[in-house]
Amino acid sequence: FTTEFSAKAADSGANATAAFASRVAASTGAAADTARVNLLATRAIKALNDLIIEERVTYDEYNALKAWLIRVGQDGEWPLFLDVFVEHSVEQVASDHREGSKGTIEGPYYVEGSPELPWDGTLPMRADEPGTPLLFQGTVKSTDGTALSNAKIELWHADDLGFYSQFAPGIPEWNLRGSFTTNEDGQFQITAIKPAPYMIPTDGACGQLIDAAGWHAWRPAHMHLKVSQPGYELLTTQLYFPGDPHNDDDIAGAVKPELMLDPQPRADGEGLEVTYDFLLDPA
Ligand code: MBD
Ligand code: FE
Repeated sequence: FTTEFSAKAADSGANATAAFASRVAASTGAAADTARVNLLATRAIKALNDLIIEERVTYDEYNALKAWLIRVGQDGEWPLFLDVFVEHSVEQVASDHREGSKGTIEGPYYVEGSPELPWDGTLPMRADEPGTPLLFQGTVKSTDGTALSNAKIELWHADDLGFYSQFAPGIPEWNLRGSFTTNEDGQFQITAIKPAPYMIPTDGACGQLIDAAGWHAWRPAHMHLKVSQPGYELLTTQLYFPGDPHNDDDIAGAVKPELMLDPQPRADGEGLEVTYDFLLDPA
């Protein structure tokens, strides 16, 4: 997988920006309500002005900010920056009424339309895909306990080097992305691999900020999921693995205790297995 080492922040940034533009941005313009824009934009601008006055921000600092903001756009890193540093609050507001499974942020690397696979399918991967085999199983239910057959489970994660297919070059199109459908008892049993800890790109604008501020660029290992069924609220979530050094200081602030898996060695010695049930809120 040596070709992946040439992956550049600006490549994944440009791809994430294009993906967002084609999938989401086109549908959000009509949502603008003048009073709401006025309120939110006024408060955001005031918050920044208050900060400048309180912290006595200098012209050097102001110009550094200006240069950096320009670079975020040039590197296509607005999706990355916003999803890492802001989305967790939006997700909190959007789902605090839910009684079912906890959600968390989607992040910048979801792609619709991954290969459709049966309830007991295997996540698309290369023949020599590095990583520990993981049997991921469970049941999708309504919050009232009813098992949901034909529910859709979309799963995507980075490869062992921390690269997402369709955002870094040299990876098969749908690698480590699949859409599974629960069986008549609402069950799924997915053959996957345990993802590795993930470092956000360090050679772009976000990396520049992280470096300048003395932060780290890590997210703990995570699987991304969307679980859906007509008549229920879409669940967008992530699952994590105990013992990861960054479970407590995820740069994206997206870990919740309810999202921690408890994987166990498989009886046949072939990697790990873990059971996790999803509870969907009726819409
Ligand atoms: C990721 O894989 C991710 O999940 C988030 C939230 C941000 C950057 C990369
Ligand atoms: Fe991710």
